[in-house]
Amino acid sequence: MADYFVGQREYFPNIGKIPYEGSKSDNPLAFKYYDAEKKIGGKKMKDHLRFAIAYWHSFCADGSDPFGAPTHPHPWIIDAKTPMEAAEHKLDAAFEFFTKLGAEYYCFHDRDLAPEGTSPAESEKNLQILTAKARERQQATGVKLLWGTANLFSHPRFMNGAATNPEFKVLALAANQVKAALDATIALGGEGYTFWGGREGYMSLLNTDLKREKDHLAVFLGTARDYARKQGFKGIFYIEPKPMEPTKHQYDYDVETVAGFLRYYGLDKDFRLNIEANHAELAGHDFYHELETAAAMGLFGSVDANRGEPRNGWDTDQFPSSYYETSLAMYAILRAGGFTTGGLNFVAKIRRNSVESADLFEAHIGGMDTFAVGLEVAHRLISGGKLSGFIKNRYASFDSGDGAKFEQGQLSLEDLARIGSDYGAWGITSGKQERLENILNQYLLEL
Ligand code: XUL
Repeated sequence: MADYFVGQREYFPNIGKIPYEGSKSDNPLAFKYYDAEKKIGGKKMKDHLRFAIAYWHSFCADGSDPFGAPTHPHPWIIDAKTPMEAAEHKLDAAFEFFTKLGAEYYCFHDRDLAPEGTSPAESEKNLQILTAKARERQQATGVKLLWGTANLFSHPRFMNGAATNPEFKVLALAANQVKAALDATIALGGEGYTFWGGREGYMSLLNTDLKREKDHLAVFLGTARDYARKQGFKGIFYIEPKPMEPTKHQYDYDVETVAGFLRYYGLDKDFRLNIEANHAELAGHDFYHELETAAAMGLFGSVDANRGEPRNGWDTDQFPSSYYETSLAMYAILRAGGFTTGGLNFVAKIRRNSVESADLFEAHIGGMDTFAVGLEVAHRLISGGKLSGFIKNRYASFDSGDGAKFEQGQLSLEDLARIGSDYGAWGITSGKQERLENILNQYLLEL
């Protein structure tokens, strides 16, 4: 990957290319476990993990929260004369960051890349101009677009939703934005396109026609898919589940809900799931559960890598730091076949009081190291075969005889009742949960 800062203004002047120095290093600006070129099971770490940087959290978020003013005065915005100039400076800062960190992918919303104009046509023009500039920088560095998306939740026009808005004109404005965002994604060779339905839900059922809104959402997604395919887009569409926030209830509640929705409306051929750790937690699940559920239905796609604060109950979008969680996540991901078009996108923001420019690097370094450890542990868990061997044995009674016939749908309820008509031999076998948890801990410590 070529560096980007050479020959233009450097936004992170005291920080060079982040090296891999190994677990004994004291250098906060070095990887301890993420060694991009190291092969795990015949594949490089970087190709397993496919790290992406979320443009919005890293280059747009300014540290403000509902209680306080910005704390991150971005240098790329301060000295710009127009919003378009600021957007180009931000692009330079972003590509400098991607290349110094060694992240090969990024993700954006339309409004992260280019400012909204005074009309839909001007907004689209702004996006086209910045898309061309992003393309030049992608070509110069080799950085790629993991997925693009449209911000259909920030502007007041979307306060009642976008595709599920009760006013058709707002839905059409959302479609106008999605069309332009799809064009930008395609022009940049994006490998996917994500729909996170931030306001596609309700605040009160007393004013909501739930069935009609879900029908509209499905039609909207289908038309977006058809348009993109017509333009030659071969990538995957992702739905990103989240149960609530900013709405009281979001229609894309969790993996199981989205899977049911996609299948009910016949969208499951083109759409997969983009699963976020913090959203899983808000839905009352753990990350591992959501990944495993998507994989079981053949709908696993991509990941928004972050973590929540379990006792908070809102979307804190913190950088991942738990080896336990990333080991289980990578275990599910590897067993699902790994990433194809998807990757690990850091939907995480540095804290409001993380005010040094090095903090953005240290946050990503920690997140990448945490997933690298998870990858190592997961790979060893799989090659050790102890967990999968246990599970295989646990279901062995379905591998042959009547159990296998049952799985193939060859037994009626009468047949089953006949087989179950005496209290004879049946196994009281231990689930061995504690032993399996101990094995997992052994693998975690062996790194
Ligand atoms: C919001 C969220 C978004 C999506 C993209 O909770 O995660 O950043 O990932 O719109």
